[in-house]
Amino acid sequence: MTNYFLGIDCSTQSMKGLVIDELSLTVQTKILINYDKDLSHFHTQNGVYLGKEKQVYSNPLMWVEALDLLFEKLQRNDIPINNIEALSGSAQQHGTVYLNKQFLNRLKTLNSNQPLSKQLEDVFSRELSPVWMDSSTTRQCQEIREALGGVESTINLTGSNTFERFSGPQIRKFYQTNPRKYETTAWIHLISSFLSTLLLGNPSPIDHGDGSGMNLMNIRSKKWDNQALNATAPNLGQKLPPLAESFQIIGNIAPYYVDRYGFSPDTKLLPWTGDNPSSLIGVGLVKPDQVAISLGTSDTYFNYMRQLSLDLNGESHVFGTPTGDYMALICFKNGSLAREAIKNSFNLSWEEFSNILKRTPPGNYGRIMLPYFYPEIVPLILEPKVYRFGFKENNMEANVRGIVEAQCLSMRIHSQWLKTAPLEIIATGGGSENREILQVIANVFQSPVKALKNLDSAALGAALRCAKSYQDHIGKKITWEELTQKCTALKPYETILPLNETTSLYEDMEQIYQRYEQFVLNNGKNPERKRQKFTQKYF
Ligand code: XUL
Repeated sequence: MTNYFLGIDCSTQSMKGLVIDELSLTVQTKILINYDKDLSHFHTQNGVYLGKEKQVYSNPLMWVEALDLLFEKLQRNDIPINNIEALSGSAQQHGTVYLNKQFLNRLKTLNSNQPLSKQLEDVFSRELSPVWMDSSTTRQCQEIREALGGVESTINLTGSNTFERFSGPQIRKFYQTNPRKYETTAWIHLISSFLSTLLLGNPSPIDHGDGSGMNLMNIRSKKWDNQALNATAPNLGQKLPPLAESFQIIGNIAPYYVDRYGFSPDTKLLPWTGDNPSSLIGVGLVKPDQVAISLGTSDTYFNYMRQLSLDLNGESHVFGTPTGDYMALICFKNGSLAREAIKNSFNLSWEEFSNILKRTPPGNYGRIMLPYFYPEIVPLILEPKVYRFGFKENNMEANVRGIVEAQCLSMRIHSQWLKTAPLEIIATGGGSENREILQVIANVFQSPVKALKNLDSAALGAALRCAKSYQDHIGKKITWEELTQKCTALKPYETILPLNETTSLYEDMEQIYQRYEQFVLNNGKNPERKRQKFTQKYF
């Protein structure tokens, strides 16, 4: 009899499930629910609603429905659901779900003949959940940061400066704007721990990976920090679930799923984590010297760290990892949606987009773009605007190369605090299917880029976490390195080498790009003369 592990990822635009088998850790099946298409009655655009004043929300009931739908689709698959030994998941980070005091009772009395969403309609004390794309909490960020003693002490305490999308500032804003509803809130969960709670039928802990994206957890002790809780909202400690390592088994799946979908009542559950900590495992990044770049709705640059090291400039974050260690993460909001905006404005297919990258030269004839289609996280840009230097908005080729080079140069600049240049870069996320984008990454970083076949790294990471904890649990101990080496989905299918002749070009271009960033952030002079010199030198 073959045993299986199921990993689910609740991302911004979709929910995915991946099943791997115990023996070879090969992906056996994949299920995808696209919110805009499959749950169109929620009327989301790219999975979210854009509110007033930089607010971005989703409906938590949509995730609840997606979970039922995912299991329904799984039932129609060949995988025997009752041979799934363990299940875990991940979710887009930072988003919060607010529940009233009926929530737990309702979970304990679920009727397996009715969908979850019908039975959970009235358990929310806040109808919509703010998600990571929300950047409406600048005031609350300032207030919390001040109460914690400034930027450096906030970073030293929580691993990150306060950020608009982080859960603490979001919770504070809810408390300030809706004190009555805040008071009726019995539980505040992250999206990850909310979904984990639904499966467990009891409050699930928040894991250290996702817990560190809240500005509420002490990054060293990995406990809720009283000073941060008090700086955020009253009685917050009583509304949050406990924190836990994400590799511990927290119990068995609740009867609802056994009766409705045929799960074994012994199916083990692990806490869910954030999509980025989960992806760390799902790209096999379990030792230092490598980094990963995920090209998704947001682009992220992350690495694994054995020891805590903090970015006192305050642009990056340090999160806990599913291995019990740390990871650094830099998140760029203008990822795939910004690339898509350029692609769509010229009515291009992705193939045509790639062909343009192929036929245009590294350095883009000295043409530079700063692509803030949306408010940007790194560098912090609250008013979106696209800047073009040396070319016009209607120049298709300059725009296509311009956006990709801008994104890569920005990653190179803002990852410098990590001090060591990567020996190799693992690429993941939907955008990494585009080989020409990977070639630009290789050239800009002067590092080989490894392309993986499986692009659902967060869901795969969740399935692999199940494999590790389950095998440890039954006494077949396996290390993270053994596990990731064994997994076929983690064998790169192609390594893209950098073109050595672009080394000095991108060193020079990085300097100019950095000056342009300073210029648009109002901290520097217009580097136009330098850009012209660069153009003369290379073209
Ligand atoms: C990370 C972040 C995003 C979300 C969405 O800090 O905000 O990467 O997790 O995927």
